[in-house]
Amino acid sequence: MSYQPILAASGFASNETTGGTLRVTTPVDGSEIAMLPEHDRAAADKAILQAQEAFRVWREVPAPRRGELVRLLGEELRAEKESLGRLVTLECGKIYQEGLGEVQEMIDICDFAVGLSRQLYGLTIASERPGHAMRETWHPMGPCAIITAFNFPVAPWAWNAALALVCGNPIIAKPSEKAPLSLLAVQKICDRALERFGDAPEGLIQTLVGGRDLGEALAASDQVPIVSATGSVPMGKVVAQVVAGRLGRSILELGGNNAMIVGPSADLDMALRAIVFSAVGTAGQRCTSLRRLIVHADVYDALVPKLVEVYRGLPIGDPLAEGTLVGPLIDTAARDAMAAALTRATSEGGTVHGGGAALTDSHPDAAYVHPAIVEMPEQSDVVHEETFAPILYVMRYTEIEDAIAMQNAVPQGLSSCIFSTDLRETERFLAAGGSDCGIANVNIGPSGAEIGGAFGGEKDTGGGRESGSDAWKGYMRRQTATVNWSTALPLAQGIRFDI
Ligand code: UN1
Repeated sequence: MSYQPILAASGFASNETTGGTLRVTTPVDGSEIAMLPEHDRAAADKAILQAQEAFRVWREVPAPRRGELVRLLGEELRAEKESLGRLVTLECGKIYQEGLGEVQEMIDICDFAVGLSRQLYGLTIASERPGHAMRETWHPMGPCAIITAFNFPVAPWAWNAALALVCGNPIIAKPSEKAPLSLLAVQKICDRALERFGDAPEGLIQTLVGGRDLGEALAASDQVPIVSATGSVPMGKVVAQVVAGRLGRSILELGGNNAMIVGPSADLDMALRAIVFSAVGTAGQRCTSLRRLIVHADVYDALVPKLVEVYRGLPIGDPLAEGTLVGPLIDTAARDAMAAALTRATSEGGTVHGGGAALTDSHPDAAYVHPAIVEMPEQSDVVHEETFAPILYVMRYTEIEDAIAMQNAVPQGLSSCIFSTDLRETERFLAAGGSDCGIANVNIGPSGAEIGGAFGGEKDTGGGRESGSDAWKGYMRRQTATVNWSTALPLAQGIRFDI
């Protein structure tokens, strides 16, 4: 089937998506949808240079005026919500509703950033010296690299881009090689916003398409003070070390191994809906996907067989088609990884429900799967790992302290949640000795965070925070200024130094 109309609706001329060296396929049926030209190392160096030049202009533009560019970007995104949502679906395989949701997340963060552009608040601080004023001001930092993953090709870009732009920083994006078209479409949308804005410096918003050497160039360059990367833990560890090696700043959003605790007082109908959405949404390929279900022994038999039944009826298929709830995995390597994890789970004592390839006759070159539920006797080795696929490990508990300890016993620390109507239990979960994750929800699944909160997590998740709250401070440098408006020069700490 030809998907060219979807590319055309995003403004791609046919010569832009042919004749290049990077082969882009769609997980919908495994077919080739583009051969994109790639940037090389020299192009990356040029982009960095241009971004530095743009920075010298953009940092002097008043922040509310910078916000105007992001407001225009939000407007352009609203106009392209359907076309971009469909392209995201085509390129990464999430169902169209989720493709639309991802674009909505971009629009939301643009709105947030426009307001923020008038609220980059500093502090005034009481000086210990007479006739002195102290203040803290937030200034632009410089070019910000944004390295994104295939599963959310556009929303994390927007969390970083919208904030970086109002904070006075040019951006250079490097999309996943598995999903570069969506960001190229976003670059076109940005170009329209820039055109309407009028006098933005050239090189303010750039996108580099190609392999990991581009990411390495961005991470290594001391002309790129901020490197924000979303992706795997091994990738994040490399980026963290390279950026730290030059004392740059990295913002990392890496793996998750997110759990839900279902307490004895939980509303099980609500829990069921939350479990299914968060475990099979984006075919289990969100960093926030639910991967571990820790269920109290008293409600285990009321919940788990029902869940297995719901899984059996899930509509798997074309993510562009209305009514589908489970689209394909990104590629056959992901399907192989899922199969390998299920084999390991079985050998570690698990009982597997579901799993296995789906739609192999109609879609031989795609990687559709049946989502799997695996009842585990304990939280064994395979459960400690993040397999980017719809596998939900289910374990039993009797004491809430044990459930919390299990929830925290994995290397990752992104998202977590509890279903319970017992206030003592839910507050325990949210207290200092409760969940160790960056996100902890009550009666809501672990995925589908709103942009208003800071997004990110601890431990192997990388520690970065993006999106809402005061995450913007990660994109600016803090300056402490002490101003002496008196006619004397008293020294701090009362030191006497007479010359
Ligand atoms: C990701 O999977 O990298 O909370 C991001 C969520 C979405 C973002 C996920 N708002 O599931």
